[in-house]
Amino acid sequence: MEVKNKIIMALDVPDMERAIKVVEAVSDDLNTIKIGYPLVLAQGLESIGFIKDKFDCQIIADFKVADIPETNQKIADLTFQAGADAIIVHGFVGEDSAQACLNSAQENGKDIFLLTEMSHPGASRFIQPVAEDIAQMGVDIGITNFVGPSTKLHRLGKIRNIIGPESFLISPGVGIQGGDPRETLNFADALIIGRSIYLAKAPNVAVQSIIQSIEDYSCHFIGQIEK
Ligand code: NUP
Repeated sequence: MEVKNKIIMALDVPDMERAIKVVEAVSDDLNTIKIGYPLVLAQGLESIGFIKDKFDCQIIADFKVADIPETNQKIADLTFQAGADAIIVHGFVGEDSAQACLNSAQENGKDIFLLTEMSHPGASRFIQPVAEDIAQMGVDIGITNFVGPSTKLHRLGKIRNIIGPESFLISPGVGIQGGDPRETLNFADALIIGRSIYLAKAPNVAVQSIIQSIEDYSCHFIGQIEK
């Protein structure tokens, strides 16, 4: 997955007319859209294929899949058949559940992203203490795409240490949640950004100013951070 300008837009816009306007505004500057429950629950699963075809972009379905393996497999199959290029899967449910999504991705020629740790404050209680184990489990079963928080850079660095420099790490929490785009790119390959773009009066200007702030920045993955 080649993410243009290191930005993935989170399209958490339930209204389809508005969603189309936002994507129209930014589609010259980015090529990867993350679609999650807000749009799909309002507009149906077919909104994935619709946005993908209309804008010729890559779609990451943020369904944070977290069920038993058999159900996970069905969720992933349906999501890929709807046109998603990749799906975000929770790791805390265990190896067999993640493996089921990985199997589905391989059968469908698609990708999965393993969610290791989350960006919101409440995540520190339950998921943070096991996040490094989750990342290691992903590495052990051959997952190469991961999601980690831009709001906790030290944690993001630890996850990068475990997954290694070759894995692809995308990071939400930039902007309104407090994460800094440049600092995040010390560890992550691409940024997931939602509200700072789609709530802006001019989403294209918002994207371009983020791109400007990171385009001269080549400090991707500064390497080992202290354990
Ligand atoms: O840990 C996570 N944090 C997070 O914000 C995992 C996620 N998938 N997300 C998603 O990233 C969240 O659901 C939203 O779609 C996006 C961040 O959006 P925003 O805070 O930039 O508006």
